[in-house]
Amino acid sequence: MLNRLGAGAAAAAFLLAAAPAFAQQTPTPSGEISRAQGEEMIRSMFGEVDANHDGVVDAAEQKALLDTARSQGAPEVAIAAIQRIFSEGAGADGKVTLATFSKARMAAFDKADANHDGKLSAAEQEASRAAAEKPKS
Ligand SMILES: [Ca+2]
Ligand SMILES: [Ca+2]
Repeated sequence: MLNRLGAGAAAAAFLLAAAPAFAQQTPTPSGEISRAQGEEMIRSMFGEVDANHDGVVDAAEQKALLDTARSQGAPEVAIAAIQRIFSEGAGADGKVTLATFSKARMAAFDKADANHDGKLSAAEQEASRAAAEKPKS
């Protein structure tokens, strides 16, 4: 099982990568996130959520993360974002591995990188967040 601190950190990191500007604090003073930083965040977040370290984030581990996020008062839009990034991060066999998850998240990173300079500026993070919060209907 995730311990409280680990789960909390993972939830925070998840929100950061799900829609970067959900997080109040950003890793660099300028608010930019480089591709390398993004990959590192994804890797460390995956490791935290994969509580039994079998290389797959299964349904129980996803639920544990969602429960933690809810108990910390995460808004429904953030919960929905977490659920969405897991469904996007699943491979053809339905399993969420670091490889499939990382691929999906970096695709989202590149999509959010509007000017293709390999970094997400604060403005690009904000635009990505706004898009994520828009209902898809
Ligand atoms: Ca696991
Ligand atoms: Ca950019």
